[in-house]
Amino acid sequence: MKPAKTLCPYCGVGCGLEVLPPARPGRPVNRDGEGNPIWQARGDRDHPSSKGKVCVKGATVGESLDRDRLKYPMLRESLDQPFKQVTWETAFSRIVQEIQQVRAERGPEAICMYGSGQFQTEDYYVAQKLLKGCLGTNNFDANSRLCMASAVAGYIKSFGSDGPPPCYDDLEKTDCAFLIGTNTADCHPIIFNRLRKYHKKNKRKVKLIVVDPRRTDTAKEADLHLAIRPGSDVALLNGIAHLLLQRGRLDAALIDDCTTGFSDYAELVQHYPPERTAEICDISVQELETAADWWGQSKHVLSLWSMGMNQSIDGTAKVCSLINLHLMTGNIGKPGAGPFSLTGQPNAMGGREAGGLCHILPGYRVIKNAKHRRAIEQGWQLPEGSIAPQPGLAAWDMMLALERGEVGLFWVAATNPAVSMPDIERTKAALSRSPFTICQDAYYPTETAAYAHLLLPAAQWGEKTGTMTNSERVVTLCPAFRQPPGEAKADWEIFAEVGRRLGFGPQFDFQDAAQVYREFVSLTAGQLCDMTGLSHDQLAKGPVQWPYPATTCAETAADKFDKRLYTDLRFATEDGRARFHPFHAKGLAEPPDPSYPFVLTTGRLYGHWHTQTRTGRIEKTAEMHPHPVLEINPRDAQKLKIQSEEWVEVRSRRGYARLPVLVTQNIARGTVFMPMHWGFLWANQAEVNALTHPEVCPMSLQPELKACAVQLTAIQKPEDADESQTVPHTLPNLQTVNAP
Ligand SMILES: Nc1nc2c(c(=O)[nH]1)N[C@H]1C(S)=C(S)[C@@H](COP(=O)(O)OP(=O)(O)OC[C@H]3O[C@@H](n4cnc5c(=O)[nH]c(N)nc54)[C@H](O)[C@@H]3O)O[C@H]1N2
Ligand SMILES: Nc1nc2c(c(=O)[nH]1)N[C@H]1C(S)=C(S)[C@@H](COP(=O)(O)OP(=O)(O)OC[C@H]3O[C@@H](n4cnc5c(=O)[nH]c(N)nc54)[C@H](O)[C@@H]3O)O[C@H]1N2
Ligand code: SF4
Ligand SMILES: [Mo]
Repeated sequence: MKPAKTLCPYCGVGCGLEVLPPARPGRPVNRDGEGNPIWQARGDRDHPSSKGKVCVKGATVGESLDRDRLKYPMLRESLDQPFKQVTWETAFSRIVQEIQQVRAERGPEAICMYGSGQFQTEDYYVAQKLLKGCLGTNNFDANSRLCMASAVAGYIKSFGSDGPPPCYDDLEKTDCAFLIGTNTADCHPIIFNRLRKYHKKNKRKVKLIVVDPRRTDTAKEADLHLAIRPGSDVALLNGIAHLLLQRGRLDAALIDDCTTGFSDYAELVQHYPPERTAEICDISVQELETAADWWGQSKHVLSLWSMGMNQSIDGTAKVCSLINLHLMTGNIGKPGAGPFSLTGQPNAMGGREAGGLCHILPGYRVIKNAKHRRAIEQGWQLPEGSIAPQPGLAAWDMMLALERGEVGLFWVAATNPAVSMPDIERTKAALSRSPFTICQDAYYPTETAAYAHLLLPAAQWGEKTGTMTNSERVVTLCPAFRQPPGEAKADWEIFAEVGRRLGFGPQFDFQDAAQVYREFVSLTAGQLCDMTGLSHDQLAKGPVQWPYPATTCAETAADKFDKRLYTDLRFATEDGRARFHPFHAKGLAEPPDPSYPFVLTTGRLYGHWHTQTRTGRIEKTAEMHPHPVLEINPRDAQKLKIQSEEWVEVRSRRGYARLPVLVTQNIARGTVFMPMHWGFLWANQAEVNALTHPEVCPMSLQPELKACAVQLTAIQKPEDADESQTVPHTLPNLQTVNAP
């Protein structure tokens, strides 16, 4: 049997996979891996973005497909009751009844949907049509708000549109890779392997700079590692600009012809002389000068970034400050150069294209623009004014609205906010206030299910057909290659059925996902992300990079995986010029002080994916990181008189966590690191977000999940400590009756 070609459902690198079905019991495994007892994934050599490479997560994903799946709709009237299995008919009529009642009694703003970068584009698109078009509320936001929102805001401010300009081939065309706030080695491993190989081969001519308070596996490969103080990125970037300006390393022609705002920026960076900058960032003047020299002397600077930049109250300011450097030195629109945000989730890019945040609309349009709203209303055959003119509630604002009792129906799909939101005790209290919560997930139990009234079983990756876009704008068709378990349905089908039952028959008259996609791409015509030339049929022949307008001819498509945006230096602003946006550094929302003397930073481990709904259930990845540990510098550990494997209690102003420590030089003094992967089902009292605060970047509304102030106390190992947890805990309010 031929393997199914698809995309890895984990990170935004978007590696191509080939998936082989399990054999009937007793059949031997052959050389191609056929006959394995489970679904087996391997790298797809034909995929242009990954050329056959995969990391441990992609390679083991098949093992998670049949473990602890949610198979039937389940309902309960209150959170202290057990769930009872119900039919889809009951589930749909209940949803429709709840929506109609909330709309009539409180208006559409009392309805919220919280979705995910793990949706396929078709799921995203149908959800936008339902909420923003038909129900008349822009209260659709996604976990991308916790992830890519600052990158989106920065691109729009600087270039006039979202969209990462470079492509992966630039990894092998750069002479200076500037990695800031990204642990690429663990979180985007296939991109990092490519860069590492190229860097090793070209040690003399290619520089690798890594900016991260931790000495991560990424930083260990760097020629220069700037272990800056958490939150000091804007100062660093302005300080580099100061030196570049002083040394005359400018692209004057590009600045004059293609940008505006340079003189204000040049004035601002005067406030960042080397001594001051080095002090703010806690690095040496020499390190700063080396970074500026390497950037200035390189002809092709490629910057890569992810959460160390985005998850900050300075998130958008950090992104704009980085783009300023690119504009000033002409590192944009050419091979080996450009600002490249590494997308977190497999289809956060598709989500942005489909309008999957509370301030945007399909085709990289924005809610606030009346022309944009009108274009989408026409596309959706809805009367003028159907789409509300103001953005809806962003992720954290939904929690605040729940807290205030302003939400009548909360619908969560493909995300696990009871683990991943900041200030988790406050989040849980807010979720408990929801009169009716729908949780649409592929697995059971999850932490968020504990706060739901209705559980809807979702067909996941491999069980529904749809598309996903990776970080370099390559769109891959992900076909269904197996049956969904039980009665699980594709997310978009669930949304469409609700739409039809609410009386929007013509709007949701979709026969299949290909038809949904056709309609979506038609709404990208003339936009930066024009993909009107794409269809499921065409994508069945192989992945395609956008822009891909219907007029694209076969010849131009030949080199289609080496395309950059803005090669003509005309940007997506009204006047075609990019903008310099000068920002001063604000620093951290909650800096350390004598009571809470450490900065806690948080993030990921190589083998786990987010809240472990898959990787916690796969032996290999679960065994790689059996329990959470807190990383701490040897000098801090000495002061606290603790050694590796001994326990600490970490306390912030909001809550606490208890876990063993790992004493390591890989983290600077005064900073500690805790992984994000353990919610309350997978460890006792070791939730990182019990500690984090919900302050957001005022422009992107992305929370500062990367830093809060904590205190540490050495404790005895608790009696109920989980040494190693490979099955989720059972909890009283996650019981079921009559579920098979
Ligand atoms: N293995 C694995 N890979 C993943 C994921 C996963 O769950 N597991 N998730 C995917 C998703 S959705 C995302 S968003 C990406 C995230 O990918 P990354 O952003 O690379 O991962 P993180 O570990 O969240 O954080 C990156 C780094 O930011 C640093 N940092 C903290 N504060 C600062 C600061 O103020 N300035 C700077 N410059 N750096 C700082 C941290 O020390 C950390 O090493 O990973 C994707 N890939
Ligand atoms: N402290 C701290 N907190 C963080 C972060 C951090 O760095 N530090 N990072 C933030 C970031 S960048 C992110 S992206 C978030 C991630 O946080 P979450 O989105 O909460 O994490 P996941 O575990 O990926 O949740 C995805 C859920 O969708 C389900 N699922 C998978 N496929 C499908 C499908 O096709 N349909 C449906 N309906 N369900 C499906 C999975 O079973 C899982 O329950 O966490 C954020 N929170
Ligand atoms: S690098 Fe990302 S996309 Fe590639 S196999 Fe690993 S998790 Fe999947
Ligand atoms: Mo993310």
